[in-house]
Amino acid sequence: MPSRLLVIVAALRLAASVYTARAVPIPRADSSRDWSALERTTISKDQQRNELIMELPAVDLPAGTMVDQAASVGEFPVNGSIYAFHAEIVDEHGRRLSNDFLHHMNVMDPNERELFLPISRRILASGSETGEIRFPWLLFGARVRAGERILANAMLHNSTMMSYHGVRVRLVLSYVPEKRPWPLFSVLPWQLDVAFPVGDKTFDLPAGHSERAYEGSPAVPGKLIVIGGHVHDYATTIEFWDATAGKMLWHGEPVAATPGQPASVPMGKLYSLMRIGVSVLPSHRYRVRVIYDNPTGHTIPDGGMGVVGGLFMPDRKAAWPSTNPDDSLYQKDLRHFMGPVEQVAVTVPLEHMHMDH
Ligand SMILES: [Cu+2]
Repeated sequence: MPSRLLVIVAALRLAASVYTARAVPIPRADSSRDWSALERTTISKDQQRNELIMELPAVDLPAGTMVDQAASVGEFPVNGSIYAFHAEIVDEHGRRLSNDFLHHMNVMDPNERELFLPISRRILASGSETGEIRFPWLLFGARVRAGERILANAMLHNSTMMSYHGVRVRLVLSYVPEKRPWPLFSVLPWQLDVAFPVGDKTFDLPAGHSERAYEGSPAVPGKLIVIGGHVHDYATTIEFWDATAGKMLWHGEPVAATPGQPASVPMGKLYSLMRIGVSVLPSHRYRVRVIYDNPTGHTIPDGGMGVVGGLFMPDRKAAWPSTNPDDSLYQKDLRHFMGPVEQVAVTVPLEHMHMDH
């Protein structure tokens, strides 16, 4: 190891002794809620390397349709810390399809609470434009526990003339097994959505200039380590503010990797050698704000979306509140996340949707 890297590691270890990982709640055993009627998401361990393969149930994807897949249930098979993931789409023969088929997918833990709201914690999300999310494994990881129950859902769209059968969304997760000295910091995923607190995260996008915002306070004090955003076409910017202090903490503008590709908002790293994270406090209000400029001259149904999310490190003494399954907001959010559970999936012709990504 080069000596400079050793110095960095030593410095970070010192910092780690200040922010011990103890503050991060270890996911509890599942409550008595019964998810047995749901389809299964499988999470299996790769035998060669420290990777988990999460596969959602297969759905048929007829030509020119959008498929809303109901929530499915799965559980992590190992203890560890996740530091990278990406989504893949495969057909019934296990062949890779383009990630353009993926509108979005979400994974949540119904037994843990979200940072800004008393709803289930979103732990992973990906869309066609997301690509791979990766953090320095030495520094940051999001802890998972063997037996930890998750719910996953997805929306797929097929704008081609071909129908596909047995299509699966797959997430490949890289992790560090437990009982290693790293990652030095145990962090938690978080989200703040302009369409919080509950319901569809897309909204009708009016013609011309428009904006939408939502404000909330974190349940516990801590530091935002990484922040990123997700927006749809015609978004000009997405911002994250300390509304109490009247200060913008981060903003991102969508850029296409190559012309014609869906634009994505670059991830912001809020850490450096000198500084770890941006502090957030329960006594302050924080605002996510998205600004659009829709030049089409008409409202685009479900055309807008704006969400920021990333990694959060709670303060050492912070006690994370538990979820309250009797809370009405928690229940509404859960019901919405579950989607069309009676039908497994709802298929809609694409011309009725205008959710270009
Ligand atoms: Cu979206």
